[in-house]
Amino acid sequence: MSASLCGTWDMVSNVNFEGYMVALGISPCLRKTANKLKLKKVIEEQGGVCRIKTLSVFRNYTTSFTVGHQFEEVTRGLDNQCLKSTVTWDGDRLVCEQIGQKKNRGWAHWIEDDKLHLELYCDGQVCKQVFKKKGLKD
Ligand code: YOG
Repeated sequence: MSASLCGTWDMVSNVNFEGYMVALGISPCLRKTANKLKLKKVIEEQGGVCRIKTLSVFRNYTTSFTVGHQFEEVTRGLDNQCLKSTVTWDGDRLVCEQIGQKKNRGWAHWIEDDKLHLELYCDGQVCKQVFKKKGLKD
């Protein structure tokens, strides 16, 4: 895990979260709640294991993995699916492929202008989220 992704990050923008959630089959009621959330990412690495926590006032979601090793990901509290996920580096992007019932599902994280960027994709929909380091201005 590149040191630069590690830390606590606060969401500053969230584009097409709605489209991504529709593609995941999330109910309208849950989407309405989720769309109002300001998400936080806590990214840590210890002994070769990376942990990404997505935190909100409504629900939290944590995934832990070793880069390059496929793992079973259960998206409990999200769309509740069992996935075969693999995280790898593609240049300076940390990329996750999530094999399951949905086509073309995954995400990518990278740093740009001191911000943490995230693309979440599923079945042709792309959600783009940007986070700033906690405590830092714009
Ligand atoms: O992150 O895969 O950083 O795991 C995406 C939510 C909303 C619940 C969050 C709870 C997808 C209702 C995780 C939101 C929408 C909506 C806070 C994104 C599903 C259900 C948990 C993600 C990766 C990359 C690491």
